[in-house]
Amino acid sequence: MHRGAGKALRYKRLSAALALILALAPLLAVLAATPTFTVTATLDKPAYYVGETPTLTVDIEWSDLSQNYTMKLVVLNSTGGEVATLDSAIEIPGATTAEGSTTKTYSLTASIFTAEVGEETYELRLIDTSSGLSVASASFTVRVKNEEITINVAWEDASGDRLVEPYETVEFKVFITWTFVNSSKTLALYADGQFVDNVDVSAGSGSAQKSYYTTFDSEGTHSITFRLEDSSGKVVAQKAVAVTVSRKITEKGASIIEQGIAWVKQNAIVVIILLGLVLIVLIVMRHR
Ligand SMILES: [Ca+2]
Repeated sequence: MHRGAGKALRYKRLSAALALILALAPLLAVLAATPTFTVTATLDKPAYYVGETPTLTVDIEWSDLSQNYTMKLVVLNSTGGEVATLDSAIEIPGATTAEGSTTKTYSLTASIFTAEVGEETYELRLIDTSSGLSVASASFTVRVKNEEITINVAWEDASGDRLVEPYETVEFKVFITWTFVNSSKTLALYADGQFVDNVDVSAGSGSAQKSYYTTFDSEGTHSITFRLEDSSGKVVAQKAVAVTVSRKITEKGASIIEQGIAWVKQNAIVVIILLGLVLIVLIVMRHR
């Protein structure tokens, strides 16, 4: 009797648990089948020059779809204003492909996205065209930079001994590098006000090298300022370099004597021992 009652209770518990699972099953199925969309936005460069056209790569992923969707992609600025529609009809084949992804690239209009220097974060929204609902979003930041032009200078003396003597020809190698230049232009390179050459600067980034040859007629430190000017005469970059000009010691006799004195000073102990030995030999020879 007692044993039978325990068995009945166990069955009761088991059937209650089974009923709970059956009741939850449709709910779990619905949860599992909720259509999910994700979107990511990636720019092709970390920064742009004014007027450059950025390229945005958009990845759209979806899962648990059971029908087709037509989506549009819109861009909102930081204050929530819609600034661009990148795509008005992206077909998502959910009826045949429940889970999938697609990658698209778009050119962002320069007059909207890179019109001025600064940075702005935008929101990209994936919107279901039939319901008008935003199903996924991503953010991306467009940085627009001012042009940067820099000058670096290296020098080489004609004899290659790194000692610049009076009237020795010195070559100044002028390296010009630029980034974020928004349109090609020709700049003029000057060395202390003397025209050296024109430098053709291309849009975006690049580099150029120019040489300037000169001599110095006196000893001491000489400074040369290299300057790049635009067509209106505005200085866009400059760099000053200093060179020390000195005469080399060429009198060989004096040099040998100097070297001898220096050697004796450095090897005093050896010299004293040698002199001592000579003295001992002389004394020994005398007493024979
Ligand atoms: Ca030299």
